[in-house]
Amino acid sequence: GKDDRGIPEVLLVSPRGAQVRVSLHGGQVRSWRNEKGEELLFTSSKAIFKPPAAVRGGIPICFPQFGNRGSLEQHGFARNRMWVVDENPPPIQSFDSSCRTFIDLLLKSSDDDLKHWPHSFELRLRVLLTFEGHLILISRVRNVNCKPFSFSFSFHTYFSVSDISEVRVEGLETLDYLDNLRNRQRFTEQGDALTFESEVDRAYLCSSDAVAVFDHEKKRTYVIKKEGLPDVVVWNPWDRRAKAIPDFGDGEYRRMLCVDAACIEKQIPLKPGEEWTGRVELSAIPSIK
Ligand code: TA6
Repeated sequence: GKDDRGIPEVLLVSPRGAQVRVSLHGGQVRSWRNEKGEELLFTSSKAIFKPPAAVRGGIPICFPQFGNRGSLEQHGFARNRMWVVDENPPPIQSFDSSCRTFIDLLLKSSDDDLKHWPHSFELRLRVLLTFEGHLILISRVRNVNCKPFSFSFSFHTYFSVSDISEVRVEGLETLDYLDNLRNRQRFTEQGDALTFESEVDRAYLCSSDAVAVFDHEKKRTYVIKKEGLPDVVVWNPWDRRAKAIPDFGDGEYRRMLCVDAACIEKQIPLKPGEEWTGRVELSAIPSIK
């Protein structure tokens, strides 16, 4: 199918009716719905649907750079490029075999990208929807060059929440983080859970493999399970900063929270011919707390 911009997108539907939509623009997941049809990802009402800019919401992919930590455009170029569908994807791994519903998208270096980032790569994104409606994203980066390179990666995930003041994040206690609001200085998390009452823009380092976002009002918990992605970005712009972002509606900061499975602090090195895999599994379950 095509989205409202006329850009091809792929719709995956689980046997029980959960759905995920992924756009060929940016390899960006644009929507993820549970079997009740509830949208689980935030998209701004002010989102700009004009490539090459990524749409504000869903799950843009940050590659090969995160933020402005390098010479490339903010968050790298992958989210701004057109990807292609791999019609002959490699077979599914046994631990994913309950997922029959998947699609592989590919991005390769363009001549233009090679001018700014002179490393030939192949980036594969596998999007799977499990029987239970969990969303699994598997990214594979292969070095198809004759020299080593290194990169950062993030699944910049905009979760939809009912009210940010009622949200709690667990799984980041006692971790060190780099605070983007304080020159990326390093601090240690002191609280026993993360709550929100002002702008937050942090990269938690070397987290455990599971993080949970409790949305009390909606009585829903998002669980983020990850492999190969040691860091976790937590971002909410709050009111003042959101006003400065053109494609972010006033007051919308209350209804979103970005929690990314990422690899930021230490770049991932790849020798020629080598491949790296990162994996994240997102689920939305009725709250137990
Ligand atoms: O840490 C998350 C972050 O890098 C923030 O600094 C904020 O700018 C956000 O991502 C969104 O970035 P974007 O380029 O999509 O506006």
